[in-house]
Amino acid sequence: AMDGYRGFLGLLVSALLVGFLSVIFTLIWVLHYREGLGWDGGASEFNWHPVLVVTGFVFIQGIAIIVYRLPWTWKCSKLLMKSIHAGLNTIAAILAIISLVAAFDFHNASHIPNMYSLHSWVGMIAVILYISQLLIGFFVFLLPLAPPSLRALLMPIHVYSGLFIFGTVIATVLMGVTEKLLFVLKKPAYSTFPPEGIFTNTLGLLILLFGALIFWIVTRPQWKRPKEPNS
Ligand code: ASC
Repeated sequence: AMDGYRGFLGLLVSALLVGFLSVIFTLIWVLHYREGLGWDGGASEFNWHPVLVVTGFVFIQGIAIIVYRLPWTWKCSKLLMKSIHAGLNTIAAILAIISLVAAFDFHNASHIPNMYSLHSWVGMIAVILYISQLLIGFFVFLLPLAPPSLRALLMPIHVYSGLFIFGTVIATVLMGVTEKLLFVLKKPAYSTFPPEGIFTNTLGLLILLFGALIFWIVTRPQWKRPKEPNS
């Protein structure tokens, strides 16, 4: 048991480090290589889009997925853990929505069309599914309204949907990074291996690794919260 615990801690610390580093890399990207952060309809407003997506939709959502796996919370009440899970996902949803406002606002101010790219289609689907998942989770699993039979019916779908949405968000981020680099890296071109291209490709790899670690942690049967009778 102690062995499994140490393995868990090692992977948890790795995931937290890689997730935190992803946020730092995103900040370095927009602050050092790009135009910084602002809210004026220009490129610096758009730059909130990657920062808020990686912070909320990737890092905070990833933590929300594994909160039930933290062994020292297994004595906490299920309601408290559900509230933390729902609270983190709510924060992530709010940051994701603000990140969309930043992207649309920038497009509209600069007369760039909205919603033409695959990145935008898949990303919009992810946000809509995420908000739906949040609302269903709130009314079915958090509030004491739904009968146990409905909870039992929807729980496997909730688990599947949550991981599907998380994976979709990571795929969307990789598309977003790729299209941004192809848009902005002209002189010197992306194809000539400029520092910003290499740095931001590395950010993409970090986000993929974060997803791999969260997916591994959450799919280990031995690290699941012991199920108490009547919950
Ligand atoms: C809940 C909860 C669970 C599931 C279970 C249905 O709300 O805490 O563990 O639903 O009761 O499978």
